[in-house]
Amino acid sequence: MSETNPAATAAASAEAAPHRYTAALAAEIEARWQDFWDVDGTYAAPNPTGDLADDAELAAKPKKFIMDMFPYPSGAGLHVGHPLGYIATDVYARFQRMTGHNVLHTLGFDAFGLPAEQYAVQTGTHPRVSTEANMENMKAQLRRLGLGHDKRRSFATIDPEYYKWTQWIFVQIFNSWYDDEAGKARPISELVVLFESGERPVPGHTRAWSELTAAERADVLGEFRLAYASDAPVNWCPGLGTVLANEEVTADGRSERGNFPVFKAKLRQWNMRITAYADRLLEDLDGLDWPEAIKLQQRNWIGRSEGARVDFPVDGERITVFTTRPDTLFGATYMVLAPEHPLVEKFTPEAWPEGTHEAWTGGHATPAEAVAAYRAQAAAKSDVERQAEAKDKTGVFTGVFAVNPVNGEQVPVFIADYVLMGYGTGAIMAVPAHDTRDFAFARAFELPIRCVVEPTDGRGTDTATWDDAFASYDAKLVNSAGESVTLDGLAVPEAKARITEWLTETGLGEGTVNFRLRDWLFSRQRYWGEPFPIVYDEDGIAHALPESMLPLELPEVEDYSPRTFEPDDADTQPETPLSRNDEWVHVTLDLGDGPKKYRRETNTMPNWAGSCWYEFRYLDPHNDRELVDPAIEQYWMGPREGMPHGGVDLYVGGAEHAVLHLLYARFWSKVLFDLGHVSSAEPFHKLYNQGMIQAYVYRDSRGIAVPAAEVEERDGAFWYQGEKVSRLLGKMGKSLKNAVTPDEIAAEYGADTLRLYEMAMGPLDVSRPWDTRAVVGQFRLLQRLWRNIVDENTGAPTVTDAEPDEDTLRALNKAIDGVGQDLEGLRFNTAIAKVTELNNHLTKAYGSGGALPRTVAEPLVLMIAPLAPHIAEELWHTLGHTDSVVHQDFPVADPRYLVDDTVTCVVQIKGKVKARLEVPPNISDEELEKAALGDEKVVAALGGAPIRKVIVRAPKLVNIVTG
Ligand code: ANZ
Repeated sequence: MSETNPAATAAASAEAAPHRYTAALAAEIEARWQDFWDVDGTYAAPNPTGDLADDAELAAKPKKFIMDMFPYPSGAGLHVGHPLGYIATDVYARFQRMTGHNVLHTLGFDAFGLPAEQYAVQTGTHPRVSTEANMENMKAQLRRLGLGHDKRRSFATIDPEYYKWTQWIFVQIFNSWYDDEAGKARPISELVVLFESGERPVPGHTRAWSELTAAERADVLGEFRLAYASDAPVNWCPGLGTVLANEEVTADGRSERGNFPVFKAKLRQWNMRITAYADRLLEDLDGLDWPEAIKLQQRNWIGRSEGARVDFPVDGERITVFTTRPDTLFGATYMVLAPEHPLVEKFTPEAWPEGTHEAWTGGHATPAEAVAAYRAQAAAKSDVERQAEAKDKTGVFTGVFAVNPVNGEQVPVFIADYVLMGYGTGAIMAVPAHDTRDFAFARAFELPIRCVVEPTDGRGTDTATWDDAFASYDAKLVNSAGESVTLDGLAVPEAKARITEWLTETGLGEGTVNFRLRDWLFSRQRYWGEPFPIVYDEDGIAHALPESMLPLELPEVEDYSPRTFEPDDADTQPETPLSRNDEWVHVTLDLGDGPKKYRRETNTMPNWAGSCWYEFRYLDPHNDRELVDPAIEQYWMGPREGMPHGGVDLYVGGAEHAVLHLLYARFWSKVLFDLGHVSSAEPFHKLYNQGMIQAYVYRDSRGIAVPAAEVEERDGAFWYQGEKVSRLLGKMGKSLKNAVTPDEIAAEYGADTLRLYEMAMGPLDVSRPWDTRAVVGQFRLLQRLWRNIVDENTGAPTVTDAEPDEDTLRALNKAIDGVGQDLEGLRFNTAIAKVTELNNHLTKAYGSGGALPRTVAEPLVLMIAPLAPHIAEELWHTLGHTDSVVHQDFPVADPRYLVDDTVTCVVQIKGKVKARLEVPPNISDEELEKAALGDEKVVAALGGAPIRKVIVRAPKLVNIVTG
């Protein structure tokens, strides 16, 4: 430690002043109050049943449910960046408690999933053992920060009492279907009733429901269930040994975790029919108080496009395309199918048609060969690679022609990888004149390019001279006259409407809405997740386990490692760790029709499952009858004024969860809402994204990061072991050797200082660089605060019963007002600045030895309490109180002292100054005139003379004309 270290200096002088606020004293105070709060249950939030039902005063309080995105118990523990959001919500929650709210604030652990499992695999310990050890470690780190959590409500997603309900919700989703007419999910049993009665035809069958086999019925219902298994192309990541959701694959087509290549493979997997909710997920965003950027990301991810489906006849089949530009139908000069499109197999002819352009064949002798070769080539690419705008367009002709329904023209059908199977219908009509990708393709393959929307940029309609497509919407149609429909002269929107009408009338197509959102791939081939509450009978039909068999516990096994493969070996197949446990997999169960043999599902749920509904469980964590008591859920999360869909009052976390967790949790809430289990259709009413704490990374001449703590700054440069090093702002973490732990800072200065520093660094939503050397500034603030109230020799309070002076009253009330508003608005940095300013004022006004009036000292302590709760609790008790500072009322400013400094107004009578008034600068003319005429000196000077005129120039001048 250097000599200038204030904590060290403080420790040295502690003997002289035994009650000085040193790191040692802070540590003692903090530990003592943390113990007290735990034993006392200071942060226990009563539920509306029980305590609250018997307590009218409490029942009258408004509620606030304040939540953090809960952490993964990572093996690395916390660095100072992690608790930024937790401290912020804690400050806010404390402020809400002090302003009359019943506050629910707690924190659990999101403990299933890949990170925990990978750590376990690396260290060779069972995931449960390492996860539990990590949680203990993080709990101790968090406890040291003095977070006011209701610990009775905390849980981890790996607790069987918790995941029992995760599994139960899965069963509800499995047992539901989306009724488009009703616009909501309903129990699948109600659909069965509709099929049985014949009220609803059974899709894909001409026989009655009662005549279908069990397997046929299961297949039909599988098309409706909101959780269903299907063989679809999925994202297979051999390097992780599991399949992944679209949301977990980066824009480069790699796994978000681990950065391994991801391939498309056809595998039987569980899915969630989130697409059924696409419209509602979009619409309900409007009622949420979320950052616009996050709403926009969700909107783009859901990706609603209005357009049309158009059928192109071909060889007795038809190709259905999705287009957002049906108005350009006359300009469709060829078609493209995704290489995986099922029709491709159906119609590759034996030979190339007469006169096939050489460039179209890819050099192959037959269409079948060309198609097979091209398909193999496309399969090895990611969707992103395939869609890249800049890349050369590749493809081959299938050897068949389709008919453009609007003009009867024969158009060649290609397969090309720029068309994706997973979007729209996996087939397009290509309009090269007005779509950039089609334009590039048409040029490469020498296909006709016909202008049907007249360019407005002066380039003319001769496409031979064009360099690119003309893609603007703001123009009129040309070359679009047909026998039964003409679009010429119409603007794009009108043309769209007209052609859509025509397609509908002729039965050749219809207007449709297409979404970018896909169903959510919900199974993983890993051990460390919730087992699916699903078993298969001897016919392979899936059955949900009844509630009495939940939780289905994850078996304790020796070998939990995932089977991983060479990361770039696309031809591999996943193997689930649970499938290696025969006794667990093969069971005899009685599901209501006598004991039978079943095989368990051996996939596990993705790590997102546990965080899809945890907000509800905080409300009623020990309920073993239902996931949450409806009255309790209604109280904490139900809809109310300004919160049309209900939800958590404030949810704080990182912006990186925009389309993953936040979308999934919204979807589960909506299903639970539809099925009547909860009253809130949205989980999180207000969302706030905190910034990141960044840190300097120092690198030597070889570019290797050196320990940041050992770098010295000299003459504007940075030095490590005598060598000059470079400095750049980056992430904080072990690998960059710049991690600072909250434990270190708390040990050196105390947790209150750490809290203040993190909150003072800048606006909460902005990223900020960590600077250990600056932490001491907040420590000094607390030392001055302490010295202003406590005698450092005796430990006794120095307060007096004197009345504060006018200046102090003004400073105090301004601080109260400003700090209160800042805390409410999550502007913690400016709140701290205001407390600092007041404290400095007091040091100046009353000397460094304190002797503050009690009426000033107490509100000062109350004001700092949300930010620095330990020192505030200690000072509150030092001031003679016996109850906790936590539940005191936040001080209320006296409006009389809120006016800014006064200005002097001169009052003249017939041009001569007769009086001076101190008035607020924003006083109105009327008020000022009244004040002037009422002033003693003015009344005396007037001596009853009649007033002819009063000229008022607020706030500085009043001129009275008499006579
Ligand atoms: C004809 C057309 C003419 C198109 C034109 C665009 C411009 P968004 O807006 O993203 O929904 N498309 C459709 N399905 C596709 C697929 N599976 N893979 C690649 N492209 C596909 O995009 C819809 C447009 O993207 C559709 O409208 C279609 O091209 C193309 F002047 O049809 B369009």
